Amino acid sequence: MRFIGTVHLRAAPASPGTRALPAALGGILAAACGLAAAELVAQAVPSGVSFVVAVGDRVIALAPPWLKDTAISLLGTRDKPALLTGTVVLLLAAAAGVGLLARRSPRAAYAGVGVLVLVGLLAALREPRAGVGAAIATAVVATAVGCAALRRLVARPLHDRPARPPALQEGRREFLVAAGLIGAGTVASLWGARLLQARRSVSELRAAIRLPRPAVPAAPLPAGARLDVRGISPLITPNADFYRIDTALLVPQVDVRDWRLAVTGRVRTPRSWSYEDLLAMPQTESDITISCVSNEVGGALVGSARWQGVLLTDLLDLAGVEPGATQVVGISVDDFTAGFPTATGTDGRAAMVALGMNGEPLPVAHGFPARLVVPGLYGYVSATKWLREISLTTQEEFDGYWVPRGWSKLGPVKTESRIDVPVSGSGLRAGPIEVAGVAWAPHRGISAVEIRVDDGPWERATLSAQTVPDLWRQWRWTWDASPGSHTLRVRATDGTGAVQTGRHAPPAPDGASGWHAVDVSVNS
Ligand SMILES: Nc1nc2c(c(=O)[nH]1)N[C@H]1C(S)=C(S)[C@@H](COP(=O)(O)O)O[C@H]1N2
Ligand SMILES: [Mo]
Repeated sequence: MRFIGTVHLRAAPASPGTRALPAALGGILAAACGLAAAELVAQAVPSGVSFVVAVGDRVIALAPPWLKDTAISLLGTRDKPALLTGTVVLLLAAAAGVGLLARRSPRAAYAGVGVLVLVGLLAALREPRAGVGAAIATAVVATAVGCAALRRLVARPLHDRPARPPALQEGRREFLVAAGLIGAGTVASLWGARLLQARRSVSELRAAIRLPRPAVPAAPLPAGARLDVRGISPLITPNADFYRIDTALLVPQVDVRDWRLAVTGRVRTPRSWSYEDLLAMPQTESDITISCVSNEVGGALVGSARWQGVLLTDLLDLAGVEPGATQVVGISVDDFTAGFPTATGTDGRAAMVALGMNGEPLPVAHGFPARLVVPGLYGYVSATKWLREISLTTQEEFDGYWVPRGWSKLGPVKTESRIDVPVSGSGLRAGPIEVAGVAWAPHRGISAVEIRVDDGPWERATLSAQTVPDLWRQWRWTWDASPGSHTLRVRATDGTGAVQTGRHAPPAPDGASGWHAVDVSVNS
């Protein structure tokens, strides 16, 4: 049969209803429309949450640790957009099936819509900030809109006469018109949801905040604290370039006007402070390198900032830590938790509730309005962003978010060094070449960095001047490169004299180890 066009469709009303492609497309469009309506409702009502984001959050919460690792190593910090896209693609694939089903069994197809919405509803109800009423309202609208669009496009009427047949059976033009209208409604709803979501953002509130001058400013940088080499990591990482790692699919938007930070648990007097209260307390400023336990050797999940905030010990002293409270647990507004030994947080290091990062209020993605920063510990055991509570407990009583997922209970940062230039795969000219990078062993400090070419001797690099041991140091070494293929390796020695191990270990369970190596080819 090679008939094409509306004439044929009208002439043979039995066959068009069976065509698979438009039916599948109709199913997809109906789902997109239902989804868009759900997003609009979720953004419009107070305590509404996006079903797509909620499903993505469930995937993150239930994903085995190896999957999280793979996602981070494959996608880096683009893992979140990828997850959201994946969720939507899966939904639309299911919707195509629903569209096909609708031609024969509209009842089953409507049930299919119901199942998809139910998945979203159940996920939404698990979101800490979701309202039950809002989630149900979102589900009802999604179901109604999805089924209505399905009915108009592909589904046979449930009760035959005198109902109008679906557009798919009426003819090509009718189908295209209906699809166009539904598509336009989808786009308009998504647009509206976007606008409403932007209104919920706290960026404007944040922009209006002025941080007080720190009572204890950061140690002044000595001469030579910065090395001037093309391509080397800057001593202080600009906020815009700072790595971001967290389980939050949508960055929590915390309105400081009704936010408080509480200290609870094994303390004599549980206390809490508003944002204003914290700003009014003496502020400490300190340069600290933080890193992620998932960072591979040579990886980019590490950065250095000038943090400003209230010392953790100041807050703990006001609450009065009970003897035996061996663990400090940070809890975020989105229920992430990270715990570290009380002894580590109170041994005199600049562990703080940070309110500022590089002279600005914390960026929203980095934990606005407040986060913990503990020099020397990986982020997953210490650096709780969007902090709402600090709870004192014991080491045995509680495990933070990543611990039951297979990561080590304790997370001291391993001594690490990285070659920033030249990058692997570079083609270089024989002669003097600048080799440079950074090395960090937060809180122990760095005392030496050495470079080795192929199997040659370890050569001492020049270090940037030591500032504080919590901050990484830059290093440089001039290599008299000879033609051929070469491998450059780096290793650091920390402030205690311990040399960085060359033993390779993957990130799980307590951080990667090994020497960063870079392969280059040198032409004469
Ligand atoms: N609320 C919350 N805080 C969190 C996390 C998280 O998932 N949720 N991840 C932690 C991890 S694993 C790291 S490495 C640091 C990263 O901080 P950054 O994104 O500011 O670089 O945040 C920590 N704080
Ligand atoms: Mo991390």
